[in-house]
Amino acid sequence: MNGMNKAVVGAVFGIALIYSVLSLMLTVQELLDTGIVTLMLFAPNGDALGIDLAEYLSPITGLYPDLIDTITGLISSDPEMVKNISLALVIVGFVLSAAGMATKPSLEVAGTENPAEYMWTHRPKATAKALGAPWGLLTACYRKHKALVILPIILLPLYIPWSIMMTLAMVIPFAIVKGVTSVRMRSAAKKERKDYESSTHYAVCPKCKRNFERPKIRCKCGLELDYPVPNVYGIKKHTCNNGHPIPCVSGKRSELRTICPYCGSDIETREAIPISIAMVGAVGSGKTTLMLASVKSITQMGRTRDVSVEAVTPGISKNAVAAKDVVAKSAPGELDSECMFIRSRTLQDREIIFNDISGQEYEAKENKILFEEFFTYSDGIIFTFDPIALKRQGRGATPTEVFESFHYMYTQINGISPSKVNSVPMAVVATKNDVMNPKLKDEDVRQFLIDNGQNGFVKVLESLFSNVRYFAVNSTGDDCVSAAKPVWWIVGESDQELYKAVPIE
Ligand SMILES: Nc1nc2c(ncn2[C@@H]2O[C@H](COP(=O)(O)OP(=O)(O)OP(=O)(O)O)[C@@H](O)[C@H]2O)c(=O)[nH]1
Ligand SMILES: [Mg+2]
Ligand SMILES: [Zn+2]
Ligand SMILES: [Zn+2]
Repeated sequence: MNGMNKAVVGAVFGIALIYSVLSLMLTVQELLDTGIVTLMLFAPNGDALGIDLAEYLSPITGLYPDLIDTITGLISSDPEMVKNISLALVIVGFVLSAAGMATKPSLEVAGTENPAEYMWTHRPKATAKALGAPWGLLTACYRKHKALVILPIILLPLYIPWSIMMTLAMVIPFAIVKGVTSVRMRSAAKKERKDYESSTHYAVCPKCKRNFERPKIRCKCGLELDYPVPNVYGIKKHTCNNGHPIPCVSGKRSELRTICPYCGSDIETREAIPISIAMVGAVGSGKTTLMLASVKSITQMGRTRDVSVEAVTPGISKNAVAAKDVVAKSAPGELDSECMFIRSRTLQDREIIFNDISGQEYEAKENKILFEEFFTYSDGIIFTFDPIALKRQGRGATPTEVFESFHYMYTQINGISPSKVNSVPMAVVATKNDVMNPKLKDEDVRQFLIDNGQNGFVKVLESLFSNVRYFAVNSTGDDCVSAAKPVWWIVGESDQELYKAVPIE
């Protein structure tokens, strides 16, 4: 049980116990003075410290002294002896009630679906379990063995009045603690949700590429827990079932080990806002090189503004970027997404995700893999073509063919009609501008396509995508900032703050 729970349980049980102990002391006093069992309730009034319950509730409370009398009568008739036995029975009854509070059902807080400790006041059936604590021996014995419950039932008459008293004494403190906790929890949860919605929204898994609102997290002991937000498991921190603290305050949560709730892969989300970019284009049209060149340029330009870029997947690591001019053909089939984080002192963390697959996947073939995950959550699409190959009418799929293939997958996956106009930013990029002669300017690219037999492509593309922009870039060599332009344009379309933070010109 975590510290916060201990404090709360201590307070609630403590108040009930102190009150009952005071009543017990009065009862014992009365017994020692008069030799008669009289159930006293601590309630200072005038000169007296307590009231004799029998005066108020005699039919019920009268049973208790009667019972004790009967038992002692069976054992002895010596008045002194009777007194001692009565005393022992009263104390035993009290102890049986108090012992109930220490049983498992009264204290258990372990979570089952989410292996984190509940807040004691907010575990399932919290009120019943708390107020039932002085009766805990019944549940504890029943859980051990059904037949065993007979024992606390037989003893029930001895502790009934004490258990009632403790339960009643607990009502107010429990209600207060629960009420206060609920209010704090709700306002913390509301604030957290608002922050999260205004910043992160969701996270993306680079392995299975699904998106989800929150990742799961893995405690150092291996337990997989729900993402910690202020809820019934805690307000400022959660505690795993093995007792390890897990912060749920936004700054501290970025240290947590996050995992994908679908495929269980270790992923990094850092509560960063993700921007997903899909790379589309024929084999050899320069998708992978463009991606790497843009990472290089964004990193370089970021440095001038105190914005740091950290690539976390191997495909866009420092080494991969350094070797960008000799990149290998991307392997066909599913590939992991590439992720990088962008951070600065003034900016909430951002994450840029590239979905780059082999151009072979855009070639016409039967039983196409749809690459569901690659195209479901795109904030933008970069459509590359090699202008030299197009001019020479060399081998490889033309933009028309690639687009047809891509658009088929895209509409199939997103369940949209093939004629629906899409507002996702679409950057059409002529690559390898360094070897073009004459060089293309951004504004020439559209006409270049038309002049090279792609009139149909331009028409169809512009009728299906409402936000199209053309770029001419070169991705090789040291000066490859043009490769970052289409990426940064897409960024700007969904995130002006980040767009302005790094000058890509
Ligand atoms: N000169 C020059 N070469 C480039 C440029 N961009 C890409 N290339 C070269 O073109 C070839 C193909 O580039 P990739 O980036 O692998 O193309 P891709 O679209 O990823 O190809 P697949 O992964 O096979 O689909 C490589 O040899 C690159 O070095 C560029 O801007 N200028
Ligand atoms: Mg590639
Ligand atoms: Zn996953
Ligand atoms: Zn743990």
